[in-house]
Amino acid sequence: MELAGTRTAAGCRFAIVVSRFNEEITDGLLAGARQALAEAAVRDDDITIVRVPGSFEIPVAALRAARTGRFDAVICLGCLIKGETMHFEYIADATCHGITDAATATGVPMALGVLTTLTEAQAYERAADGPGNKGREAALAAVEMATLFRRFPQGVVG
Ligand code: DLZ
Repeated sequence: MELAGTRTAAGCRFAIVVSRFNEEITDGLLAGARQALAEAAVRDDDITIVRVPGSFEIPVAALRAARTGRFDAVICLGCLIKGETMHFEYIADATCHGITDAATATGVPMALGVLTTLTEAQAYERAADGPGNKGREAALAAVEMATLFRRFPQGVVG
C-alpha cells in the first residue's frame, strides 16, 4: 500500500497564521498562499487568516488554531531579516521549533513559510509573485499533507 496526498484539496480547511512584522513581505507570502489554495480548489470560506504581531507569536497561534480541531493544516507565514534583527537567530530558532512542536503535539500538519534571510532584497525575491513564492510553496505542502492525512486518519495504530 502507498499513501500520498493530492494537489487538490476541495473540502479541506486551512488556517493561515501570518505575522505583521515586515508586512509588505508577509503580504506577498499570503497572496502566494491564497493563490495556491485557490488553484487547489480550496474555497475562500474554508480559509481562516490569523494575524499575529511577529514571527515569535506564530507558534502559539498555530497551536491554538490546530487545537480547535477545525483545520486540516495550518500554514505559517512570517519574515525574519538578519540585517535588521539583532536577535535573529533566537527568534528564528524559537519560531521553527515552536511550529514543529505544535505540529507534533497536535498531529495537525503545519507548513513552514517563515522566511529567514540575510537581506531585505532576498526576502522580497522569495515573496514575489510567481513559482518561487515561499507562501505558495508552504500552501502546496499544506495541501499535500492535508489530503494525505484525510486518507491516513489518526488512531489507526497496530
Ligand atoms: C522584535 C522583532 C525583530 C527585531 N525582528 C523581527 C523580524 O525580523 N521578523 C519578525 O517576524 N518579527 C520580528 N520581531 C518581533 C518578534 O517576532 C515579536 O513579535 C516580538 O518580540 C514581541 O514578542
